[in-house]
Amino acid sequence: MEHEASRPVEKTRRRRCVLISVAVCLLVVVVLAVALPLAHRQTPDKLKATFTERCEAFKGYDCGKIWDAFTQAYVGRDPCKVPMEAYDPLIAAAPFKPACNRMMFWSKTKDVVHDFTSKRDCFITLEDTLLGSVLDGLTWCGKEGSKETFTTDCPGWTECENNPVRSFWNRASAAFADVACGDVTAMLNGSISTPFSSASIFGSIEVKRFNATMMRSLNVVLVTQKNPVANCENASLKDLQKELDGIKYTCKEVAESQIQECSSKPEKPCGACW
Ligand code: N1C
Repeated sequence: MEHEASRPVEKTRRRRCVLISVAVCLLVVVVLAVALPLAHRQTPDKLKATFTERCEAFKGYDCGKIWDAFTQAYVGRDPCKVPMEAYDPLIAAAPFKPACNRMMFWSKTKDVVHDFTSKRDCFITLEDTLLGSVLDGLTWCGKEGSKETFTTDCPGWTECENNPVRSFWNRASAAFADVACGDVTAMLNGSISTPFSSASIFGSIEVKRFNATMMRSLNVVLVTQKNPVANCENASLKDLQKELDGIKYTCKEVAESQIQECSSKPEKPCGACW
């Protein structure tokens, strides 16, 4: 009898328990959904902190001075009217040093290139230099009549060409290509129909700045996957070759898996990766 009476109480207790658990779960989901994107979003203060922290990893530079040269390019300006020349003082504050025979350019292969360069000390990309590294993956802009830096609602490529981020990459890429020397490597994407596009930064800026008196060769590594779309005979690569007067050209199709394998074997000499 006593047993029978305790049952509804137990049932209510169990139901309450389930309800509380569900509520706690929901709360956790909501908190995570709000907090995670916020944690990743750069605020203006965080932009400066990220910039400074990354800059300080390079010894012998005045990072405060470099930050000031950076901000003068876009602060107080219409974010659709920042030409690449606005970054000239920034480039002058942290000039690129030539790294003959070790310079690596790329187009539409960012992930595979950086997976490789982060694990192997064979090549130098723009992101391995001070200026490339401090701004990689970041967004910034200013506003007319304001002294502030903004990190959200900045115009992208679709809104206007002369935006602060695009103009920075154009200017930095030009300066990096200006010092290209010796045998130079470029990783292009064999999974798209035009691995060399004249609309890309590589095609429109870097290749045009290569200097035959400093550069011996451009060696294309065409990264292929299981079903390659393009090979070294691709028409766009013929266009690339035409732009290189006086600079020797080679092209090699290399499976992405082979590059990944080489990334994971630091004992393998760099020259043996492809
Ligand atoms: O337009 P892309 O490639 O051909 O530019 C790549 C080319 C490389 O050789 C680099 O030296 O230009 C340089 N470069 C960067 O290092 C870089 N880091 C991050 C150009 N762009 C860079 N980014 C961002 O990627 C930037 O926002 C720019 O608009 C894209 C270009 O990538 P892509 O089209 O694959």
